[in-house]
Amino acid sequence: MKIEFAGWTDHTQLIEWVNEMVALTQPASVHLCDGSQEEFDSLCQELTEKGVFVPLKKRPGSYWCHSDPKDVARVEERTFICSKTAEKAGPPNNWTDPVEMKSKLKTLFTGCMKGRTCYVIPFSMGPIDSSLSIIGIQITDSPYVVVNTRIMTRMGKNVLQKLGNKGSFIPCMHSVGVPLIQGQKDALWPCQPDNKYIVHFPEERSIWSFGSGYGGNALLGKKCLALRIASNIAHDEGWLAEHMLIVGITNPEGEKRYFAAAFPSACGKTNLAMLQPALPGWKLECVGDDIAWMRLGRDGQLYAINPEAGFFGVAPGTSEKSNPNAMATIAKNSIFTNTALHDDGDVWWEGMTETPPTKLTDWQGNPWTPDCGRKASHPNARFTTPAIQCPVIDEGFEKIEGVPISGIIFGGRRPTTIPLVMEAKSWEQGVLYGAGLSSERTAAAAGKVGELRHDPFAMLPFCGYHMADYFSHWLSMGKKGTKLPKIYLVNWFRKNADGDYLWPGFGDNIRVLKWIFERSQNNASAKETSAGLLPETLDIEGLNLSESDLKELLQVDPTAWKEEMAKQEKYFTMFKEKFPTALKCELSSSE
Ligand code: SAT
Ligand code: MN
Repeated sequence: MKIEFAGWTDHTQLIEWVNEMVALTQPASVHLCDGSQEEFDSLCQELTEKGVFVPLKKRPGSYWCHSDPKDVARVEERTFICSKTAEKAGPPNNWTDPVEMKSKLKTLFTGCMKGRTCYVIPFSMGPIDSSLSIIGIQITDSPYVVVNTRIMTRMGKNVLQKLGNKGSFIPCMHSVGVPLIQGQKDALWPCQPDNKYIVHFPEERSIWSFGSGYGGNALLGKKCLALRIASNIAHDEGWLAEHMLIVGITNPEGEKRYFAAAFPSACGKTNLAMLQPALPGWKLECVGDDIAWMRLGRDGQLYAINPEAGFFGVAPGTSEKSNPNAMATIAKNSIFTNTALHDDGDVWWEGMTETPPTKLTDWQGNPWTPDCGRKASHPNARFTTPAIQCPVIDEGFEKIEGVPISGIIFGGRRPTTIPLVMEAKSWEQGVLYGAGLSSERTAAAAGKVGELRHDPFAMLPFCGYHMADYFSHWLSMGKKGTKLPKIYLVNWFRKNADGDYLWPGFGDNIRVLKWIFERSQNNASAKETSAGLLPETLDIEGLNLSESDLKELLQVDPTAWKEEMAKQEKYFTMFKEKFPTALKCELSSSE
């Protein structure tokens, strides 16, 4: 097949790679994406005609769809970091020899696009004109992936202009893995449920994904490029690619500061990224809800960009009460995957309203009523929505130099032990806060509910190299920056002896952010413990919180803390001699 690149690109290496991949996968046709609205509309139209998409009357430019029930989330056990040596990938990553894996992938990809259109998508992670951004080219046989990528990244012809004829790009190869033999009717959601491969080659800086059409498995700019591959680039170049939200907070006096925060899944990250402050006069604006790339500026401060252009948020639990800004964002131009469908032309999910509608189509396309005993939406149902539609999107979202970070926050879902907030006494202790992060398992993930899952820096499934080298990299950043942010540990989920939450959370979390904000200005007092610096008090004006509950929230129990350090030490033994000495020292001095 001869592909006509005229007017699209004259980048020789890109043209050669596309040709090589087309020869391998043997699609029926090739579509070079320009990223235009017309292209997006016509692909959505095509998906609608096929019955994959259902247009939503109540939300202009929006569609509902559902996936194969066996393709509903990222698959960590099928995710591989194929560095040259197993030692480089390190625990807890899955590793396979890269030569062996490449040959397996070549076999899987041979002829895998037969009967389908192969789309070539140029995209930029980060603002196109930013020197901090990274360009990717994704080849895929999924039109669903194309339209989602147009929302989640800056995609299209202007990316190719930036690339020129010599610029470097990350090749991202993707197929749902279901060739169509002549005359064969396509599945609504083609995939290979039991033969998925999400593979990263860190040295080659390439990604190959096979068999899944969903989320982070298929939208390769997101977790694969912006975290797993980018963490490798960041390690080599001396910056940080993190699983963090970024927010700008303005105090009543009009001073604005930016903060980045990492939380494991199911801790309300998107809610925090768009929080409506419960304290009068305080304002919060959103730069990003999932990923932050942070580099040291010439002034010694850390500057962050959000490499994404959209939000791929968990729908269930999102409501006018929990996240009114997200609800406003998804009012139009959004794609809903695995939520329920209402026949009035809208979507619904558990937690959206207190009373469910009387009749729905569930996430698997079956009739649903409130008494049927099944959930209407999948717990990992998602909305894909443009960030610029967020009512509180920050001007920093488009800033090519990024926003200066005044504080880094780590948090988890911890019923005991971890106080509402504390500040690390040093960068090293802050790195230990990140490394020691763990969170209670919730019903949404596999494993025993309530059990603690260690999730260092909330990067467990996303660090593209040896986690202990990643800890060392964080420590080394502490030596380079001259005006580094302070580091905090927060816990909105502390419970009392009766099992009730001690802290209201949501909009009231601004009270904690206020203390962090004022600490970063050197304007708030703190008391010192070995675990860290704790607020002497918090602004709880107007809150129905007893003094004794506040006291409990703001204290560290020495015995519980000692146990916590012991648990962390035990977890860290998997890193053997690679575990940094500086963190060992922090562990013993934190006790
Ligand atoms: O499906 S994604 O990996 O993009 C989202 C997530 O798991 O957090
Ligand atoms: Mn995430």
